[in-house]
Amino acid sequence: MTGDRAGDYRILHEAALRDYLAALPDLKVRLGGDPVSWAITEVGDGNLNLVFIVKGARGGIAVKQALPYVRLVGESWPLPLSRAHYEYLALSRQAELAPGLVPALLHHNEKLALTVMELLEPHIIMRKGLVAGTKYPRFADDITTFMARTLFFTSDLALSAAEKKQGIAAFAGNHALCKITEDLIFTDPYRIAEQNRWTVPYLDGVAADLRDDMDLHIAISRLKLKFMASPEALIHGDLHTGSIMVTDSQTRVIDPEFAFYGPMGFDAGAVLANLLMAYFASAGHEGAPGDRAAFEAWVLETVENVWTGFAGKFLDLWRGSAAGDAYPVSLFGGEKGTARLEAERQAYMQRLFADTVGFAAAKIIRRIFGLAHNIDFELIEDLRMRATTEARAVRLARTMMVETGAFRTVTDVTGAARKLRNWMPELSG
Ligand code: SR1
Ligand code: MG
Repeated sequence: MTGDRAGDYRILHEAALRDYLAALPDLKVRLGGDPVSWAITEVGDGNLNLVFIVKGARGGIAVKQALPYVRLVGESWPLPLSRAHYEYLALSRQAELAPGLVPALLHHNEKLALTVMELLEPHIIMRKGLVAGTKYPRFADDITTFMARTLFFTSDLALSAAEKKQGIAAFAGNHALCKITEDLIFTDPYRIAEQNRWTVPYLDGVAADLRDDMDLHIAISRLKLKFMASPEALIHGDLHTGSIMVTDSQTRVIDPEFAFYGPMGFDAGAVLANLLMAYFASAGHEGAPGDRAAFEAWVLETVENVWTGFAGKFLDLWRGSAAGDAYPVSLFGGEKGTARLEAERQAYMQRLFADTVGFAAAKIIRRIFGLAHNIDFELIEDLRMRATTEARAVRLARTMMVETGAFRTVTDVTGAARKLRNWMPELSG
């Protein structure tokens, strides 16, 4: 890994990027051939940054550069370049904790807010594969390893109080990215906000209901407070299926620029929410009725496997480690102590499951009524059909958020989703 702090920030478009990379010996060798012949393509389809794929005679790399504004909106919405620093820090930590599940880091330049990573090929963004109806057999096992290890080992269950507080401090400056989440996920979809959008006119009535639903406003505000005031672990902060790259046999988690010390359920909820949205959207991608039934069954099975796999791995790590300052071993000696601690672990996971259900619901609603939508629904061309699948997802999400306690196990969630698969909502317009 090479590093560089020199130079002032400037946006590196193709020619400047070529010159920059050509001056870095390790990367020049990795790419191979004459820099003039390198193929450089900007491929970023996310909301914030530039992403280039660079290919030379010998190999390829991915280059990510933060822009000083939100790409999706433009220069009217400035955003600190420091997010590239937090992303690099998070990726480095995740690489230590979950080796092989994040891209290898090759170079980082703080001033340019630029990071070079291995080129993930032939991986694709998981969300695109889900829209196409592709199953990913490795996904549940890999993502649960990533979640369990990155969350457990950065929590008070594994760290000393001093280490934990140093971790919190290291990411505390990433508050501008947290603020995006606080606004776009926990506030705007529930009020009139300029940037909101939804499938008009069909969801006009549902959008109005959200703005008038005080049970929901209380529930989302409790979740917002939990997001703001629960530094449980170093979370990825944006763990949707657009932040995961996959093949049949590999999974890589990318893009942790929203990382900070927050509630673990926010990451777990993001994964479940995005699978549930893939499930509901699937009806809008059918060629013929029922032709995606096997895929949809796999998605719900994966929802179940993600929660049970994560909970099992997290508990195993906890049972095997006594390093953290929380739950001191000296308080839980003997048979009685062992039994009480085990019961406490189960209660801890039950609370984490409730958080996960609530955050998953918040993630679904924001993708249907907030600024940033996802292609699972957006690629359904028939707007009435799109709105129908979205309304099904929102109905589940509202129940998950307001009646969270009714969901005791993950099969309560998948069972409720299955029941809504063919529900016909009343649409506006
Ligand atoms: C203005 S940024 C909108 C969204 O894109 C990112 O992927 C995050 O999900 C953020 O909320
Ligand atoms: Mg992203």
